Amino acid sequence: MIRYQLLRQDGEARRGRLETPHGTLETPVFMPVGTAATVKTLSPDELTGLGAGIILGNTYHLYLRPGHERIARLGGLHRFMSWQGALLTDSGGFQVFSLGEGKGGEEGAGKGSLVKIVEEGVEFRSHLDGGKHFLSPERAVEIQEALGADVIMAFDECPPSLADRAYHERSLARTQRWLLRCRDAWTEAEARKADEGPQARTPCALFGIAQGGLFPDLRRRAIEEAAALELPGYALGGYAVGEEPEQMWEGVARDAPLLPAGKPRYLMGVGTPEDLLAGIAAGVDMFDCVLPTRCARNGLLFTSRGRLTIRNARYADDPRPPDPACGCYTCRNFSRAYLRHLFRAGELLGLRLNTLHNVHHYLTLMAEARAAIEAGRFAAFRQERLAAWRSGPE
Ligand code: PRF
Ligand code: ZN
Repeated sequence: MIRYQLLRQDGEARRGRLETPHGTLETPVFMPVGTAATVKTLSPDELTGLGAGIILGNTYHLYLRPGHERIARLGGLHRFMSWQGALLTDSGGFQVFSLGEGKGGEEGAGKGSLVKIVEEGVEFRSHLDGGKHFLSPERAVEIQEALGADVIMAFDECPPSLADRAYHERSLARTQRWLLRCRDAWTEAEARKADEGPQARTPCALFGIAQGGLFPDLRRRAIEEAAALELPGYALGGYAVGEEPEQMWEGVARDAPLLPAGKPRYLMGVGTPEDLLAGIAAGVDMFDCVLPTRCARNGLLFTSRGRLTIRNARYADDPRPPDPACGCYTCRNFSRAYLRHLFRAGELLGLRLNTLHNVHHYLTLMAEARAAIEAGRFAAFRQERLAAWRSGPE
């Protein structure tokens, strides 16, 4: 199903390899987000050209539209979206809960999505038509098995980091009970699938998710209990949900080394380039985030000298590429002045060129981080990058 190999360690930073039924991934790896069966504005060919080997899809969105049963009838999510690389689907928990209060957009459940949590699962309203729906651990696994991703995620609750300890304790206990139910549902689904015979669909690997907020003892307990289930991989959830970046970095530095060393470690929904380097330094192998794609569509470009706001008037006559040090298609061919014009004119090409650049920037950063770990100089690499980003674009 999947196999993780730790190739080299530099401090806590890990250089690894993850074999999946849809290709081998060099880790640490960044997974662009393709919420609705598309990484917004990019074709699968373009993603492959950028070096993406794995992308993320969302149970919540695909279940509501176009429906997981329809996708299954059409041959599964890989075939539906014509993506030959690896796929990971999130379970829907996060989209239902923590974005239910009106963030909306690429990942959010949108405004007014009433959410009711009971032991059995979660009742919520669709952000599309207000219709009532119910997700449970069993249902989240069933939907993800129908989509057929290489990696599927446990159904968890992600409370705001700054919720009080009593809430975190109650929520975590329920998330841990849900994890057992996910494991059972997954074990049964995989056994049924294996019985399909020689044409059996490819297996899905279930990752557990450890919650626990900013409470070290809750995190430790969550990780130990999850690790005892010997799942194919493990994630840290519940970060980047309202705490300060420094609080997240501290928590991840403490938690990631507690995760099983022989399994892939995934930090969910994180983050900025600075966050990725902090996560890698802590021993995280996998990341996903809407930032590079969403920021691109808002005209924010990540460069080797930090963030650049392309709509800024100072770029109106600027013939330089967004990032002179970048080798992406956008930077090789277009000026800041042109990209600013496209953005202000609302031209679709601007969104695509910005997205190409940002995804290239993230994937290149990861490739360079892998090389730095191999060379045993990740800490120095991290300091160099942080200094360059702080210097600001010229
Ligand atoms: N749980 C799940 N998905 C997530 C998160 C989580 O805690 C986060 C938190 N950063 C992002 N995506 N299931
Ligand atoms: Zn570029």
